[in-house]
Amino acid sequence: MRELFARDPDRFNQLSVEAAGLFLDYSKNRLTGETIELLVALARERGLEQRRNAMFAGEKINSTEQRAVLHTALRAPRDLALRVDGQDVAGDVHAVLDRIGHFTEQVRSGQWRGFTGEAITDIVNIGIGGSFLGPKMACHALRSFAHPRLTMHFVSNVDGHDLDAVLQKVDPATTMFIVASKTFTTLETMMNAQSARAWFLSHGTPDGLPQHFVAVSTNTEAVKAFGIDPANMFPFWDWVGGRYSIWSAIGLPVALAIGFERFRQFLAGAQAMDQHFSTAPLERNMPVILGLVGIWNRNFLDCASLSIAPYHQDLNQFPGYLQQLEMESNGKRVSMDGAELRTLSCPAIWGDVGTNGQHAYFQLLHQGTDVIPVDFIAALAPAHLLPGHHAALLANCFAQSEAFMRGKTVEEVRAELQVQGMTEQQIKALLPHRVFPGNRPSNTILMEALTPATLGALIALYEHKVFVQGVLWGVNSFDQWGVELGKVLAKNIQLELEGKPSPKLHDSSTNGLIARARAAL
Ligand code: G6Q
Repeated sequence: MRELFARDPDRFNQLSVEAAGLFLDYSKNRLTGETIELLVALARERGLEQRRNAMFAGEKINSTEQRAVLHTALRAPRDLALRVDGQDVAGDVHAVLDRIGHFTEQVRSGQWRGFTGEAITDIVNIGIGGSFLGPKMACHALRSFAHPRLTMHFVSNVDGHDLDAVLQKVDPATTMFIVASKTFTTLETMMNAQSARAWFLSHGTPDGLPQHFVAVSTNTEAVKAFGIDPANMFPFWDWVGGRYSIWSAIGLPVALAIGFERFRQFLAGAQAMDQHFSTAPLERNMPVILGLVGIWNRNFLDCASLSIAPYHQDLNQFPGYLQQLEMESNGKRVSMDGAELRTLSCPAIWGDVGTNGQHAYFQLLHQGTDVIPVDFIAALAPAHLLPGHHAALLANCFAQSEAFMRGKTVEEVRAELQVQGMTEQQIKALLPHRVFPGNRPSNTILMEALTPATLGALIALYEHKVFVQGVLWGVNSFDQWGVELGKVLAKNIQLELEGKPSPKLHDSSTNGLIARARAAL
């Protein structure tokens, strides 16, 4: 990469692209303009444009579940003419958005009252996976826009410590629970919702339930059976995948926190990225480029993981969010037609905010035996007024990507140690430890500031990147049979732990663990 930069002074301009309020610099990768041309040709050969158009048109591209994939319709304008199985998609989407607008206004203004007549101060979202990670990440990312009276809490884990910690903090008279579950059958969510309901009934009144429990789901019957009035249910549809659902009513906590107008800006930011993705030429198309660079690193340079490094404290949950988005979507080993893949698919996704990561695992990124590409993400303007901090943050972000690219050669290290007055023997001993191989790839994504619109565009960028890679690998990015497995596995063991009859068909390890737990329970 050092040579490529030296050879072409225009490399940064050539290998960067701007769209929907985001700027992507992909020049610090081990590729040239020709590599991109060839990768774009590969994408065309794999039918990327047709697949993309099929997704936007509502075709049932999620073939193993026979479903359309229409998270883009959730952020499309009211006049989008699209029917799926007779459903007027935009009509239904905007009818729910209008209800969300009305509801959030009532709660935020204090018109919505709890059973003692007080305004709501705490919102507890009960949901897991796609019904949890997005709203939690976005509420945190946009916390500088949040309503000062409302505190958001998120309970996901079946581990009672999660719910218990929240219940210890909140007052039943001023707390609203959102039970968020696409299916309304997920074990963790249902157990937490039942416990929250029991807690509420023991502290409040049964008459207060409608003021304190609302639902977000596709399953009206189950919501009714739980005891939530469908008037307090915000629906969405089977063509919204869990990990793509933040734009639907699953985003209710976000709309409550930042207000409906800003929630619309969040949708509009994503819409701007959709427009770009569906119209820009592939060679200037940000999600396409990000996806293809990832394919290059994964399939041609053998990089087994991708580290996400947001240099923005409020994006500290973004790596976790992307972990689900990418790994649940493209963590697949067979292609659409069921044949085993002949290429590697999704790399492992992980990371944490800069500068924290620099003082922990960046050592391995600089000098470890694996080459791990990094996506740096930063906002040019901060949302705070503390002097000096932001320049220090950005300086670190840019310095790290420069260091990954340049490394430090034997000659450079030798010269440095000589200046420090070391003997030749000392230099010889230290030299290999102080050399950095460099040539380590990274992308840098910049935005003016972290706002509802730029966050919307950023999430949509990665959603479409995942789509692009899914098409190139030939996998179905929209099912998750691995998750479904987890939903049934524990049932038998739970019966055994509770001493109820069950088929005991385990290995000695599992039997031994169950026996130890039973003895302690
Ligand atoms: C997402 C996955 C998964 C799902 C959760 C929660 O794409 O399918 O993370 O969101 O299992 O499911 P429910 O919303 O149905 O409770």
